[in-house]
Amino acid sequence: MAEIMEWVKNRDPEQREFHQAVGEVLLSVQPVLEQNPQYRHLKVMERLVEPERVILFRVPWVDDRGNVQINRGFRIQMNSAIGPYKGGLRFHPSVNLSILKFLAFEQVFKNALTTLPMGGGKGGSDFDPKGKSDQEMMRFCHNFMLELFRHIGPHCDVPAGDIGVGGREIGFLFGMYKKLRNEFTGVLTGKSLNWGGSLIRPEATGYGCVYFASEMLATRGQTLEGKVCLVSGSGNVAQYTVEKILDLGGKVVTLSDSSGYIFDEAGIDRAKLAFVKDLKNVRRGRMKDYADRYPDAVHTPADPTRDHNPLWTHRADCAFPSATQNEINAVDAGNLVSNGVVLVAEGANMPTTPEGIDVFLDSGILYGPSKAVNAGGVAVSGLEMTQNSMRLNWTREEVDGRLRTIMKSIHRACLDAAERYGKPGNYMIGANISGFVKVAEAMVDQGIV
Ligand code: NDP
Ligand code: 2IT
Repeated sequence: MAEIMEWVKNRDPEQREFHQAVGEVLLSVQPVLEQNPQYRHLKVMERLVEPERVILFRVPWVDDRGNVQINRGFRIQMNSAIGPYKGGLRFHPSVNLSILKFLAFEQVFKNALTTLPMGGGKGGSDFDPKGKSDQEMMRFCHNFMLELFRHIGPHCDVPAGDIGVGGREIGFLFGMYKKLRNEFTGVLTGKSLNWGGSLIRPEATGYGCVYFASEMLATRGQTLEGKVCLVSGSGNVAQYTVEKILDLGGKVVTLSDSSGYIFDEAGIDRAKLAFVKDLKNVRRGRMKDYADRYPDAVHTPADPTRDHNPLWTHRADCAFPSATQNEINAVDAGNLVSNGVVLVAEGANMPTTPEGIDVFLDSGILYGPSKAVNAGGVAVSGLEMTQNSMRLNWTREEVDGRLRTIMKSIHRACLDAAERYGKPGNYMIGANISGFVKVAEAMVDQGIV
């Protein structure tokens, strides 16, 4: 294991986020590799850490003042052993190869956990959507697709949304793909309902997180009823996490964006959530506006010089990090545990640093890792692909029922794998082993390719 890690680090010394994601999986699957010499002999792990294909391209576009802008576009086609590459597109200035490779690597195991036939990929751009007009967004998305279209397809690679890419962007991307190919196919997921989208896809990641959290609580005879919850982020995942927590009788007291967070002791009720959805999805404003609208809520500006995030210092029962990677460090994790948190369910991808994860695991709280907890989003993307292939649309109840069943089965698979390898209750090890074995078996069957 140490050798493989060294090899990965030496090949791409600057890719820290990628090393972090690989390190966690390597540690978890060590006993599986020990018991299965064919995985070692066939270098399954060494092949898994090398993307099947990396596409890097120029995206020139013209802003509203007539200036030419140049961004970078990426698509990492990580692994197609169990299905076409599948995974989101992220538009954020921090986007680089390390971040996209970590996301694509995680996606491979996550998609395997869903039980649906999807390989793993991820892509995006260092383009910053903040402050851009609808016209600029359209021009950027169209220019991005002008290159990406030749590398994707409904049986090859099916992108979707992630940070900075929601319904509006998927529409612009789809429009250009359809024009260039002259065919109407399910090449992207997260489409609007009246042109091939699936009911419940917008809700799926957040709802799925809360379904998974409920399953975890049930192992200790508890429910979300009356539980105080901390949620970070205020985008797609955070909004529908709050919605489902409210459905199940919980209370949410925080939300955030990159400028800071709000603490609303009275709880974010449905009217306040509707305000947040309009603020973030329509007016594209900041969480500070929430405190202006609801003066009892306190807004604390982000301060990157601090060694901890004060959002995680409030007394609560459950935490749902739903913003971005490494938003919980060891100090934050310690604060959560000492303030009474009994469950952490990761909506964001890799929101906890390795040191933070150790704090959670050592404390004995319920810790749900992102690749299991947030798999509901890509699972319903898989269901969108199925509906597109059948040229049929399922009802809300049908899709939600399938999502719930998939989240239950992921929860069960994690617990069973953890138990089998002598780590009962360790969802991180369970998720990594369960996802890994499915992909590894397919790679063994298919030979050295
Ligand atoms: P959105 O773009 O809808 O929202 C992202 C939220 O996180 C915003 O509130 C944003 O604030 C905040 N945020 C993003 N980057 C940073 C940063 N560097 N520092 C602080 N805050 C930040 O994205 P999603 O809700 O879709 O994604 C949130 C997380 O969930 C990501 O980790 C994503 O990978 C993961 N995820 C998403 C899925 C999906 O289906 N959409 C599926 C599975 C996981 P601001 O507006 O200020 O940037
Ligand atoms: O991280 C993720 O799982 C996503 N952004 C969703 C990917 C998808 O293809 O729906």
